[in-house]
Amino acid sequence: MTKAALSYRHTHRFGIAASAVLLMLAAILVPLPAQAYTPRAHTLQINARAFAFEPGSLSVRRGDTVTLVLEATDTVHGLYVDGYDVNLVAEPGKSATATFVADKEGKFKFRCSVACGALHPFMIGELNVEPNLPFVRALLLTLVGGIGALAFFWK
Ligand SMILES: [Cu+2]
Repeated sequence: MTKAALSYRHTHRFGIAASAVLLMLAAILVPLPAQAYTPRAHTLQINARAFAFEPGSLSVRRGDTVTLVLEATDTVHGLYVDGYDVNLVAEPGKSATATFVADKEGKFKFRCSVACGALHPFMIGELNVEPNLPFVRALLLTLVGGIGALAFFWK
C-alpha cells in the first residue's frame, strides 16, 4: 500500500471516529423532553358494560407500574390483556384489581374474558405502552459508541 493510500485510510478512519464521538456528545447533550423520566405508577379505572370498556384505550410508558381497577356496571365482565397475562373478572358492585409492570413496548389489545352477550367478541380495548426515551437514548449511545470504537481500532 502506498503512503498516500495509507494516509487516506487513516484520515477516513479518524473521520468516522470523530463523527461517532460528536454523535455521542449530541446524544448526551441534546435535551429530550423525557430526559427526567422515571417510571411512574398508574392506577387506571376501567368501566366495563355490554359491550364496551370506558376508557377504551390506555397509554403508559415502558417500565411503568400499572394497576388496573375493573368495574362492571351491568353484568359480569372480564378484562384480559394480550401479551401480559393479566386477567380480571368483575361482578357489578365488586371491582377487580391487578398490578403489573408494563415491561413490553407496543400496542396490546385487552378484551372481555367473560361471555357477556351477543357482541362480547367485539368488547375490545387497547393498551399502548410507549417507548421509554432514556432507554432509547442508552441504546443509541451504545450503538454509536460501538461503531466509533470499531472504526478506531479496526486494522
Ligand atoms: Cu364479555
